[in-house]
Amino acid sequence: MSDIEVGIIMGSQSDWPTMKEAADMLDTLGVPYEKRIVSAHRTPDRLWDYGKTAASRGLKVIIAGAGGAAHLPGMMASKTRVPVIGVPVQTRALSGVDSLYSIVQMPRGFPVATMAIGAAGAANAGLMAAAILATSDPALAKRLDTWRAELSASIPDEPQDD
Ligand code: RP5
Repeated sequence: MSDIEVGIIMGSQSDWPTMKEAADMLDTLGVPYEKRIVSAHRTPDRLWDYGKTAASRGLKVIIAGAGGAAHLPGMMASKTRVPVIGVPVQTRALSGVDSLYSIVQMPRGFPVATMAIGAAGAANAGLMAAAILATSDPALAKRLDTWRAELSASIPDEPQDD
Protein backbone atom coordinates (compact mmCIF):
# COMPACT_ATOMS: atom_id res chain seq x y z
CA MET A 1 0.00 0.00 0.00
CA SER A 2 1.41 3.42 -0.92
CA ASP A 3 1.23 6.57 1.19
CA ILE A 4 -0.88 8.31 -1.46
CA GLU A 5 -4.40 8.73 -0.13
CA VAL A 6 -5.93 11.02 -2.76
CA GLY A 7 -6.57 10.17 -6.38
CA ILE A 8 -7.34 12.93 -8.86
CA ILE A 9 -8.93 11.51 -11.97
CA MET A 10 -10.36 13.23 -15.02
CA GLY A 11 -12.03 12.26 -18.26
CA SER A 12 -9.59 13.96 -20.59
CA GLN A 13 -6.34 15.87 -20.87
CA SER A 14 -8.56 18.88 -21.61
CA ASP A 15 -9.85 18.70 -18.02
CA TRP A 16 -6.39 19.17 -16.53
CA PRO A 17 -6.31 23.00 -16.44
CA THR A 18 -9.41 22.81 -14.23
CA MET A 19 -8.34 19.80 -12.19
CA LYS A 20 -4.89 21.30 -11.60
CA GLU A 21 -6.67 23.66 -9.19
CA ALA A 22 -7.37 20.66 -6.95
CA ALA A 23 -3.79 19.45 -7.32
CA ASP A 24 -2.39 22.90 -6.51
CA MET A 25 -4.53 23.09 -3.38
CA LEU A 26 -3.29 19.68 -2.22
CA ASP A 27 0.29 20.80 -2.91
CA THR A 28 -0.31 23.90 -0.79
CA LEU A 29 -1.62 21.78 2.08
CA GLY A 30 1.11 19.15 1.78
CA VAL A 31 -1.19 16.31 0.76
CA PRO A 32 0.32 13.75 -1.65
CA TYR A 33 -1.85 12.63 -4.54
CA GLU A 34 -1.78 10.77 -7.83
CA LYS A 35 -3.33 12.04 -11.05
CA ARG A 36 -4.72 9.96 -13.88
CA ILE A 37 -6.79 10.29 -17.05
CA VAL A 38 -9.64 7.81 -16.64
CA SER A 39 -12.52 8.22 -19.07
CA ALA A 40 -15.89 6.59 -18.45
CA HIS A 41 -16.48 6.37 -22.18
CA ARG A 42 -13.06 6.17 -23.82
CA THR A 43 -11.27 3.96 -21.27
CA PRO A 44 -14.00 2.07 -19.39
CA ASP A 45 -11.67 -0.81 -18.48
CA ARG A 46 -9.25 1.66 -16.90
CA LEU A 47 -12.15 3.11 -14.90
CA TRP A 48 -13.15 -0.36 -13.71
CA ASP A 49 -9.60 -1.29 -12.69
CA TYR A 50 -9.10 2.01 -10.87
CA GLY A 51 -12.32 1.63 -8.92
CA LYS A 52 -11.72 -2.03 -8.17
CA THR A 53 -8.30 -1.41 -6.61
CA ALA A 54 -8.82 2.06 -5.09
CA ALA A 55 -9.58 0.93 -1.52
CA SER A 56 -6.98 -1.84 -1.42
CA ARG A 57 -4.32 0.58 -2.71
CA GLY A 58 -5.04 2.82 0.28
CA LEU A 59 -6.89 5.67 -1.43
CA LYS A 60 -9.18 7.48 1.01
CA VAL A 61 -10.65 10.10 -1.31
CA ILE A 62 -11.11 10.30 -5.07
CA ILE A 63 -11.57 13.66 -6.81
CA ALA A 64 -13.18 13.03 -10.18
CA GLY A 65 -13.63 15.76 -12.79
CA ALA A 66 -15.42 15.49 -16.10
CA GLY A 67 -17.33 17.62 -18.55
CA GLY A 68 -20.41 17.24 -20.72
CA ALA A 69 -21.93 13.76 -20.33
CA ALA A 70 -19.88 13.57 -17.14
CA HIS A 71 -20.35 9.97 -16.06
CA LEU A 72 -16.91 9.44 -14.52
CA PRO A 73 -17.63 10.48 -10.90
CA GLY A 74 -20.87 8.49 -10.69
CA MET A 75 -19.45 5.38 -12.31
CA MET A 76 -16.45 5.55 -9.99
CA ALA A 77 -18.79 5.86 -7.00
CA SER A 78 -20.59 2.75 -8.20
CA LYS A 79 -17.34 0.80 -8.27
CA THR A 80 -15.71 1.78 -4.97
CA ARG A 81 -16.73 2.72 -1.44
CA VAL A 82 -13.90 5.29 -1.38
CA PRO A 83 -15.66 8.69 -1.17
CA VAL A 84 -15.88 10.43 -4.54
CA ILE A 85 -15.85 14.22 -4.87
CA GLY A 86 -17.20 15.27 -8.27
CA VAL A 87 -16.03 18.34 -10.17
CA PRO A 88 -18.22 19.51 -13.08
CA VAL A 89 -15.84 20.84 -15.72
CA GLN A 90 -17.08 23.91 -17.60
CA THR A 91 -18.04 23.17 -21.18
CA ARG A 92 -18.28 25.43 -24.21
CA ALA A 93 -21.70 24.24 -25.39
CA LEU A 94 -23.63 24.41 -22.12
CA SER A 95 -21.24 26.21 -19.73
CA GLY A 96 -20.92 23.18 -17.47
CA VAL A 97 -24.57 22.94 -16.48
CA ASP A 98 -24.56 19.67 -18.43
CA SER A 99 -21.58 18.46 -16.36
CA LEU A 100 -23.22 19.57 -13.11
CA TYR A 101 -26.50 17.81 -13.77
CA SER A 102 -24.70 14.67 -14.96
CA ILE A 103 -22.71 14.51 -11.72
CA VAL A 104 -25.12 15.75 -9.07
CA GLN A 105 -28.24 13.70 -9.83
CA MET A 106 -27.07 10.36 -8.49
CA PRO A 107 -29.59 7.67 -7.61
CA ARG A 108 -30.10 6.81 -3.95
CA GLY A 109 -27.35 4.53 -2.71
CA PHE A 110 -24.34 5.90 -4.60
CA PRO A 111 -23.47 9.44 -3.52
CA VAL A 112 -21.05 11.81 -5.22
CA ALA A 113 -20.12 14.93 -3.25
CA THR A 114 -20.59 17.46 -6.04
CA MET A 115 -18.65 20.72 -6.13
CA ALA A 116 -19.33 23.94 -8.05
CA ILE A 117 -18.70 24.15 -11.80
CA GLY A 118 -15.13 24.85 -12.90
CA ALA A 119 -12.00 26.13 -11.19
CA ALA A 120 -13.59 27.09 -7.87
CA GLY A 121 -15.17 23.65 -7.64
CA ALA A 122 -11.84 21.96 -8.33
CA ALA A 123 -10.04 24.05 -5.69
CA ASN A 124 -12.82 23.29 -3.22
CA ALA A 125 -12.50 19.59 -4.06
CA GLY A 126 -8.89 19.78 -2.93
CA LEU A 127 -9.98 21.49 0.27
CA MET A 128 -12.75 18.94 0.84
CA ALA A 129 -10.34 16.04 0.36
CA ALA A 130 -7.93 17.65 2.83
CA ALA A 131 -10.75 18.21 5.32
CA ILE A 132 -11.75 14.54 5.12
CA LEU A 133 -8.18 13.37 5.71
CA ALA A 134 -7.74 15.96 8.47
CA THR A 135 -10.35 14.18 10.59
CA SER A 136 -7.67 11.56 11.32
CA ASP A 137 -4.48 13.57 10.70
CA PRO A 138 -3.84 16.26 13.35
CA ALA A 139 -0.85 17.77 11.50
CA LEU A 140 -2.91 18.23 8.35
CA ALA A 141 -5.78 19.61 10.43
CA LYS A 142 -3.40 22.28 11.75
CA ARG A 143 -2.20 23.18 8.24
CA LEU A 144 -5.80 23.42 7.04
CA ASP A 145 -6.78 25.63 9.99
CA THR A 146 -3.83 27.91 9.24
CA TRP A 147 -4.76 28.11 5.55
CA ARG A 148 -8.34 29.03 6.44
CA ALA A 149 -7.24 31.65 8.99
CA GLU A 150 -4.88 33.23 6.43
CA LEU A 151 -7.65 33.41 3.86
CA SER A 152 -9.95 35.12 6.35
CA ALA A 153 -7.21 37.54 7.35
CA SER A 154 -6.61 38.47 3.70
CA ILE A 155 -10.15 39.80 3.26
CA PRO A 156 -10.25 43.59 3.80
CA ASP A 157 -12.94 45.14 6.01
CA GLU A 158 -13.84 47.74 3.39
CA PRO A 159 -13.93 47.75 -0.40
CA GLN A 160 -11.28 49.92 -2.06
CA ASP A 161 -11.53 52.15 -5.13
CA ASP A 162 -9.63 50.77 -8.14
C1 RP5 B 1 -15.36 14.36 -21.13
O1 RP5 B 1 -15.52 15.00 -22.35
C2 RP5 B 1 -14.13 14.94 -20.54
O2 RP5 B 1 -14.23 14.91 -19.15
C3 RP5 B 1 -14.03 16.32 -21.09
O3 RP5 B 1 -14.47 17.29 -20.16
C4 RP5 B 1 -14.98 16.28 -22.27
C5 RP5 B 1 -14.31 16.65 -23.56
O4 RP5 B 1 -13.19 15.83 -23.77
P1 RP5 B 1 -12.18 16.09 -24.96
O5 RP5 B 1 -12.98 15.96 -26.23
O6 RP5 B 1 -11.64 17.49 -24.78
O7 RP5 B 1 -11.11 15.06 -24.83
O8 RP5 B 1 -15.25 12.99 -21.27
